[in-house]
Amino acid sequence: MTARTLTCGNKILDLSRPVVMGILNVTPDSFSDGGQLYAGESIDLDKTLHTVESMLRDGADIIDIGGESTRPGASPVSVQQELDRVMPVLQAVNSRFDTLVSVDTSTAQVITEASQSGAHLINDVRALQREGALQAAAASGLPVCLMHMQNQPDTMQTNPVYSDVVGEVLAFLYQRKQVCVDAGIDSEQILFDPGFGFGKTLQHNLVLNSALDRFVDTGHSLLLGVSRKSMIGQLLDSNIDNRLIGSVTMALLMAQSVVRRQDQSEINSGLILRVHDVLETVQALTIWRKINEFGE
Ligand code: 8Y7
Repeated sequence: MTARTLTCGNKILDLSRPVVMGILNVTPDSFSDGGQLYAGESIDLDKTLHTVESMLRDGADIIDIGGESTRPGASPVSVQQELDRVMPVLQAVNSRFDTLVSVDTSTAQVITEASQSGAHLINDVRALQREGALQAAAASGLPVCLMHMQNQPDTMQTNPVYSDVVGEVLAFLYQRKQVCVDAGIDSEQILFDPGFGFGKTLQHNLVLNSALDRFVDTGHSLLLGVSRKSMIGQLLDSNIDNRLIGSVTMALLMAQSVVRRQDQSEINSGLILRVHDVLETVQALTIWRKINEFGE
């Protein structure tokens, strides 16, 4: 079996077991951690680097830097604002730490400039549908995560409707994949993400979760994010400050379903878990792995 790897610019990402992507929001208004890295109007770079350092110490494999909040009702950012938020942080992280950096963006200029400044992966909740984004991503040569979202962030949770949520999400991802491949992106460098919480009710999210096998069967590596999302809050009837255990539990259970299916079908793809709580997620994955190793 060939190794499960992604070619991320000057680095290789080993996906032979699930890896953890730590969320670094450099926005003033993200839903669970907005503004934490801000000193007044501007980003506190020192504090940001300390946050990254602790995520890496806790076992994060990738740091996902985002400069646009996709929270419903968040104010739109200009291209310049997004560049001003993301680029200094990307450059500082890359010069200080030996890690992989993913950029959470839909903006062509951000994709281009970030890839020139050593970004390793493009994570686009709009699946490269914004003008110029596809070409910018193709030119970067970096892996891309295509995520499904119904409607746009400001309206997506109003009344999401599907007749077949799994089929529609998969059809969208395959269609965007084809567009990417036609633009010159290597199919093996494309990750799929069902986009939990993006234009989905709790019911939709649960249906998608129970159909993870079908996402594994696409052969694409998956990126999954449920960390602190409202689905966790709904399942637990808990507010944003009390979703840690729920988020970690769901991440672990998703990882187990994905890996079980990959092993069963000898599918050579990987899994990235996008999380706020790196230490706790890594601990959960470690316990699982060590218990399994003991049983072998
Ligand atoms: C996701 C994401 C967010 C996700 C991918 C949040 C940027 C909202 N969620 N990217 N981004 N997948 N690929 O709750 O689920 O963190 S932002």
